[in-house]
Amino acid sequence: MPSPISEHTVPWPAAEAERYVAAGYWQGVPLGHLLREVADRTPDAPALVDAANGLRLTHRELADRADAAAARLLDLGITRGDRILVQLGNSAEFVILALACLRAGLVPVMALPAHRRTELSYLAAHAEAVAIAVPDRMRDFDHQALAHALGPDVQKTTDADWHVLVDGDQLDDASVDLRALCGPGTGEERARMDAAAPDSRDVAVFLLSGGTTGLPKLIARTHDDYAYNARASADMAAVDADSVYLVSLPAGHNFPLACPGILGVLLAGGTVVILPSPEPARAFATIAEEGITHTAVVPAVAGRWLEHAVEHGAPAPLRVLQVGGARLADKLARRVEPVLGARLQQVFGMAEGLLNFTRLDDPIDVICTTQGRPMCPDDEVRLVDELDVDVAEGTPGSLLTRGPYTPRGYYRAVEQNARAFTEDGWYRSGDICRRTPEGNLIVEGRDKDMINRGGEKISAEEVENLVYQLPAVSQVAAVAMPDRELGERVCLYVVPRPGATVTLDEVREAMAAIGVAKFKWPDRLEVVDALMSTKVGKIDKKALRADIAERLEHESAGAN
Ligand code: OOB
Repeated sequence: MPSPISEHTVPWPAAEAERYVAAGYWQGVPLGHLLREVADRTPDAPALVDAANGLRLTHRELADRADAAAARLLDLGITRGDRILVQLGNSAEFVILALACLRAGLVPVMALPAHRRTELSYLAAHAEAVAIAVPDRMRDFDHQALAHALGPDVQKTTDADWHVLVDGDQLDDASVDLRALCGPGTGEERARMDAAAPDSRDVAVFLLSGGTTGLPKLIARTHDDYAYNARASADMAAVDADSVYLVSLPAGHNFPLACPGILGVLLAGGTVVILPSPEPARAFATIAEEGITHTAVVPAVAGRWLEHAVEHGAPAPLRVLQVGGARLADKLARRVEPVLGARLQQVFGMAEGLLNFTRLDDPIDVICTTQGRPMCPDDEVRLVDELDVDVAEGTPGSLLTRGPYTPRGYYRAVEQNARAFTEDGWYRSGDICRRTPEGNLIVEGRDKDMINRGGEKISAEEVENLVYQLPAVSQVAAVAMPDRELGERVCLYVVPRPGATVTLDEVREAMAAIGVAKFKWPDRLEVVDALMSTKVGKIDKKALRADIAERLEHESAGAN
């Protein structure tokens, strides 16, 4: 049977927990219960619109469906504390299933639609999941078949039944129909779910870490901390019962899920409209039709939206455009308000917790040139040098943080925790930031080995480990290369074994064969005789990044 979650989590120290309760951040009420209370207060207000199929639910209908779905999950034999791998596209089923889990204390593990066999089998085993929720097919990929194929491997770790929940109309006999599971109930499930409520200190969801190590890490967010995360984010963005929020980024990401995202908007009594992707023409039409007031995008999407708006005009209702996940260029930031007619809010956040926002009423220079400041008065932020000594005010340092919604360690990761957290519980974000005299943070770089490809985080070490599986590879280094559209892309430097050759296509084919999310595939490959190294003999990533930037510079100069 799966092991209890609490065996592998790192709780906040008791004194801190008490402080967070006393300050009102932790309310002692599980998230599903808070959402049910909203539905009781404003039952007939619109809660959810699935733009792909036209489904519309009020707050009461959504809460009832979540309770019915939760009851059906329990009837399958899935019980409180069990983990469910969630790999759904943006759909009403995603929302209903997530709320059902929160109600019954089942714990969703937020995978991404782009994940493939390598990521899913690892996540399922690591979380000891007993179920997976997938679309039948998406972008020509048979998610259902893969989900079934994972079963035997996962069962080796859990010994439990493996349930495959499928969103679609092409179901295998062995699959559970997720659409039916998320359909209307009898209305009698509510009392059962009120009784099944988890403890507010329990884990509510597992988020995926952006990743700097060989394997992805899981971030255990509790009901208390994640409810605060969503509620306080809603305040930051001035989200209330009249707000209509568009989800177009992958919904399992922390940003569209809870900053304020789906959970923050529903808790405020507002409406969530969900779209499969941020493709500009469709997104703009939806913003106009549904009266979208708020949405969240990554800088790469903001760029595409700006281009589209210049040609076709901006959709009128949008009031707040949140941009985060990667550094937004100041130049792009300055165009948001004039071109889109919406207030820009920069969000510098992390699934590990800490959220920084520019405030809606900040001076325009602050909004366009900084990534804001912490959301909570009890967020602690330090900027330090290599020896963990605080840097002088105004100089760049590596960001460490603690606070009421920043957990003290990854799930089941004793070794990584020793590196990613200090002994007194500070999380090492790996971001190099500078603080302005007004207290706003500017992200200037990072000291973690990660590639930020249009907001999707890629661990260089994870990519390198995959490439080392190719027999022709002697040495490899993955580094970020600058890209106009996505900010960064993945560049590989490879030293082949004597007499062997390695090409970009071969590496990409190998990654396809073992089943790796496409956003991690290299975009470019440089074959070299040796990798540049530092004085102490480590691979010099900084020099490699400079090298590829220079090569690109030459090429574009040559092309012009
Ligand atoms: C968000 O979360 P993650 O966990 O995918 O990635 C976190 C990392 C940060 O440590 C930082 O390196 C980078 O993404 N980042 C930014 C940024 N926002 C995130 N770097 C520069 N400027 C920004 N505005 O990406 C995330 C989570 C919640 C809300 C927003 C973003």
